[in-house]
Amino acid sequence: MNRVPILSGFHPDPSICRVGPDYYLITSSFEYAPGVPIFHSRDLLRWEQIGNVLDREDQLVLPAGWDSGGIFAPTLRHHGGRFWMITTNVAQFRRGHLIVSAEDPAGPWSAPVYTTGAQGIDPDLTWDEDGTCYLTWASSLAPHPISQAAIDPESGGLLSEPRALWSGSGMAHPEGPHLYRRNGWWYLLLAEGGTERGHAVTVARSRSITGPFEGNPANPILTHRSSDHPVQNTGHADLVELPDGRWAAVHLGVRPRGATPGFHVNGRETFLTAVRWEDNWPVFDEEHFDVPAFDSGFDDAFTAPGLHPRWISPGIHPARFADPAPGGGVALAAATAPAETGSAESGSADARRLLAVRAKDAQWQASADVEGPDVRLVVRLDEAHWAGIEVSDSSLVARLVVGGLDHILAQAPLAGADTSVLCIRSVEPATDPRLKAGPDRIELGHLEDGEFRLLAHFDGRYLSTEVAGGFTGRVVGVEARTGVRVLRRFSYRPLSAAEALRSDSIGDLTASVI
Ligand code: 6LW
Repeated sequence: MNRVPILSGFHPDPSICRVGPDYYLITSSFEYAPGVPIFHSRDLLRWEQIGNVLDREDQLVLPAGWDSGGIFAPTLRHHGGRFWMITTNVAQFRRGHLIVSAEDPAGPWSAPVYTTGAQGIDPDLTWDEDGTCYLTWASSLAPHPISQAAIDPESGGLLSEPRALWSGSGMAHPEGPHLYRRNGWWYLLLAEGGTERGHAVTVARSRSITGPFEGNPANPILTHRSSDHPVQNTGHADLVELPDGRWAAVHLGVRPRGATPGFHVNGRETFLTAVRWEDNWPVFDEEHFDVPAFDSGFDDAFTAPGLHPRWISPGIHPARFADPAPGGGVALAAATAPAETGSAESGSADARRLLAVRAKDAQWQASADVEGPDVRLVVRLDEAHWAGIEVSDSSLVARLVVGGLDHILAQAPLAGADTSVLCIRSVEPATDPRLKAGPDRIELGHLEDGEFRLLAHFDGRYLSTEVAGGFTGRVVGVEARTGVRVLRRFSYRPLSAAEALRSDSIGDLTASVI
């Protein structure tokens, strides 16, 4: 059943390729560095992150404070004994699409080259039978067709004039093109309908890679629009042929919860479906795979030589401010120009240095053993939508930033220990029907002898994409507010239904907070 993601948490625009028995998968990463997480699997169901494609500053330039800027939909392919990754860094939009290659998908990946004269997003690379490489992308030039040109992927130089390939089946935003060769046909797969509730996958085919392409009369071949399926916004797919000749697809989807219009908080996630072929058209079989739920919990004491590839930071590479700490843990340097309001308007360069991981579960708990003061555990949707629990002098402070509102939810004295265990929980939402259920409730507090002590809570809808907009999902992590602060240990784990009960029954603070 296609209800469980293969990659939960914000992992949109998946692209997949196979080399022998090994599958590799990448996703968009937007304003976070390192960029383009890359995963490996042998069975399409269980994926392990083996690195990040863009893990160096010479590969990934990010402006601070640009929510959902940076890395848009990438494509991963294997050709001529090398892996190729192409994407658009919208912070460098005019420079062209960015291409890197590697012999080992775990890295190192090359320095980037940039395409010239192919303005737009969602680039795809494919090679025809003669070995000519084609760049296909969603043009940003009116009338916005899917465009194509021959390209030298080593230099990024176009070898032919861009030409319109197809304009989609007629829905909004034809984008995310990928090309495949099968049984004497070339297939052009698109995302259409926009990446919200109308999202869909469509397909066209041609005898020639350069077209003309004819749309499938059965389009869209995947969509959950106007359905009550728990996974919505399904679209932006990439196909892969299995070693035995069967096919599968990865695509994005979201899991909205709560009252209408439904709030999704963990971003667009990656799902898996089978694909079969009828009359030489692909048919998505969403019931084929039974994807098991995986335990996304981990406990990091930062004892390994480098950071695990799961760690990301908005607008800045973690290597700029996170170093191994003497005696264990990681030393986090504060931003040089802290943003006091934290609102979008304050997005000054170097305003935030947050070492974070993606939240992956409907209900979860994250805790951080930190040496204070002036250190904060944060759950962040974007720079204008976040909440934190921080040690400030001798008190604990719970803070919520939503749009232009920057609100101290609660403050309490903290007994003098040097180390505090800050804790944020996502738990079941308020059930009072007058409050129109949110997706969850966020609780801010700390752990005392392992027991959660609640300081403040709020309705989780305020950290959802339906409120904040954008392309990403929640992350949770730690930042120093002044000087250098040590994060000794960080734990994240999903909560079972029994554990995710609200930790008090004083009603929801929503009304008094917002
Ligand atoms: C991406 C586009 C899309 O470039 O969303 O869902 C955009 N599809 O193809 C950002 O992820």
